Amino acid sequence: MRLLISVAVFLGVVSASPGLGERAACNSDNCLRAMLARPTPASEFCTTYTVAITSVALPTWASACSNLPSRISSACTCINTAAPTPGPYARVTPPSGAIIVDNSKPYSYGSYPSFQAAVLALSFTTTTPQTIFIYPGTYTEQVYIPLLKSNLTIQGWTTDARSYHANTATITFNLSRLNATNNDLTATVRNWNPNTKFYNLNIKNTFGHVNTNGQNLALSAQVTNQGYYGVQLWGYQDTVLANRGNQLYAKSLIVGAIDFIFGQYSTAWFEQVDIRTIAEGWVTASGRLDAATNAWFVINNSTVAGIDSSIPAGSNALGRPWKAFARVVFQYTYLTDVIAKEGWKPWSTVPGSENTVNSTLAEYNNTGPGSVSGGSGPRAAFGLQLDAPITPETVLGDNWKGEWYVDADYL
Ligand SMILES: *[C@@H]1O[C@H](CO)[C@@H](O)[C@H](O)[C@H]1NC(C)=O
Ligand SMILES: *[C@@H]1O[C@H](CO)[C@@H](O)[C@H](O)[C@H]1NC(C)=O
Ligand SMILES: *[C@@H]1O[C@H](CO)[C@@H](O)[C@H](O)[C@H]1NC(C)=O
Ligand SMILES: *[C@@H]1O[C@H](CO)[C@@H](O)[C@H](O)[C@H]1NC(C)=O
Ligand SMILES: *[C@@H]1O[C@H](CO)[C@@H](O)[C@H](O)[C@H]1NC(C)=O
Ligand SMILES: *[C@@H]1O[C@H](CO)[C@@H](O)[C@H](O)[C@H]1NC(C)=O
Ligand SMILES: CC(=O)N[C@H]1CO[C@H](CO)[C@@H](O)[C@@H]1O
Repeated sequence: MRLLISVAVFLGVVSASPGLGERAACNSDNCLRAMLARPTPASEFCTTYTVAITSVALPTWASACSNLPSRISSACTCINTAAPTPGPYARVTPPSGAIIVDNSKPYSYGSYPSFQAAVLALSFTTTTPQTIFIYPGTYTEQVYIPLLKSNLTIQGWTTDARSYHANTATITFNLSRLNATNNDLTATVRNWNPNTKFYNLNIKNTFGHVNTNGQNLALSAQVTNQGYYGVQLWGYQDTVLANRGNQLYAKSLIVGAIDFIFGQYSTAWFEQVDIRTIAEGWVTASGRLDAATNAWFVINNSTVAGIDSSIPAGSNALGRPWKAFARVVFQYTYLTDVIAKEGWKPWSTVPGSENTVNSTLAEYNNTGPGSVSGGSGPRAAFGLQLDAPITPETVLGDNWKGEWYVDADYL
C-alpha cells in the first residue's frame, strides 16, 4: 500500500505534494540522505522504482536503502516533500552539494541543527565555491564566519527570493556591549569572509535598548566583496556594521533607531532598501576618519519610514557624523515625515565634537514629505544638496558590475 501511495504522490499533480510541515513524518536515515545528496538521479530512480518495482536494481549510491521497500518508499516520498514549490523565484531545495541547516524535529537528513555547525562543516581549504542552505525556522545562536579560501553563498528557504517579504529562516541572538568587549562581538552574524553572498535570511539582535553600552549588532560585515540580498536586519543601536571594503545591500530591510547603519572604512551601496526606524534616533553614523579614507555610504532608490505609525514625525535624522570626515549620500530615496526638517544632526552638541565641518552629508533628488522637494527643510547648514547622483563606479569601483558578490538581478 505504501508503495502505491508513493506512486500517487510521485505521479500526481504537483499541488498534491505534502507541505513543509509534513516533513516531520520522514525517516531520518541514510537512505534519504543518499537521495537528497543526488536530487536528479534520485528523482529518476524513485519514479522508475515505484512504477516497476520488481525489475529495478538499486543503484550503488542507494545501498544505504538496503533494498527495503518501506525505507525506499519513505525516502522517495520525502524527497518529493522537499521538492521545489513551482516558480522561478522559489528557493526551497538545497542546491547540489549545499551544506544544509535544519532544526525542525525529528526531521533531519544529513543536516546540521544550527547555522554555526554548518559553517564549521565548510571546507577551510577548498577554493571551490561553497553554499549553505537554511530551512525555515528560528535559530537562536551567534554565528561567526571565518576567512575561507572559497566564495560562500548563504541561502534561506523562501518561495520568493526577489525580496525579504517571504523569508522563513531567522537567526536571532540577544547581546550588547554590556556583555561583549567590542561591537563586532555583539553581532548575531559576524561575517569575516570576503566573497560572500547572503540571500533571504532574517538576522536579528533582540537586545533592545539601554542608554550606555547598548550597541547590539545584527550583522557585522567586516571584509570586502560581500552582497546581501533580500535579507532582514533587525536591531536597535548599530544594527549593521558595514566596516571594510566593497559591500552591496539590495532589496533588503534594515531596522533600528540609533546609528543603525555604521562603519569606518567600507564603500557600501544600499539599493532599494527599506529602512525602518523603531524610535527616535539617527539612521547612519559614518566613521570615516580622514580625507584619505575611501569610505562611502550611498543609499540609492530606497525608502526611509517609521516601522509603523507610532514613530513621531521629525524624530529621526538621516545621520550624524561619528567621525570628522563622515561621508553619506541619500539619493532617489523616498523619505517620510519621520525625517526631521534639518535632515542631519551633529555627532554631539559638545563643542569640538560636532564633526560637521569636514563631513559630506548629502542628498540628491530625494522625494516624499521628509525631503526638500516634498516641502521639508530648511536643512542643517552642513547638509548638502548635490548637483548629480553618486555613481556605483565611484563607490564600488569601475568593474563593480562584473564582481562575483554583485547580483545584478537585485538592481
Ligand atoms: C551582562 O552585563 C551586565 C552588566 O555588566 C551584568 O549585570 C550581567 O550579569 C551580564 N550578563 C551575563 C550573562 O554575563
Ligand atoms: C535580552 O537580554 C537582556 C539581558 O542582557 C534581558 O534583559 C532582555 O530581556 C533580553 N531580551 C530578550 C528579547 O530576550
Ligand atoms: C539608483 O537609482 C536610480 C534611480 O532610481 C536608478 O536609475 C539606478 O539604476 C540606481 N542605481 C543602481 C546602481 O542600481
Ligand atoms: C578639517 O580638515 C582640515 C584638513 O585636514 C583640518 O585642517 C581642519 O582642522 C579640520 N577641521 C575640523 C573642524 O575638524
Ligand atoms: C528625480 O527622481 C524622480 C523620481 O525618482 C525622477 O522621476 C526624476 O527624473 C529624477 N530627476 C532627476 C533630475 O534625476
Ligand atoms: C570568487 O570571487 C572572486 C572575487 O569576486 C571572483 O574573482 C571569483 O571568480 C569567484 N570564484 C568563483 C569560483 O566563482
Ligand atoms: C524603493 C524605491 O524607491 N524603488 C524605486 C526604484 O526606482 C524604480 C524606477 O524608478 C521605481 O519603480 C521604484 O519604486
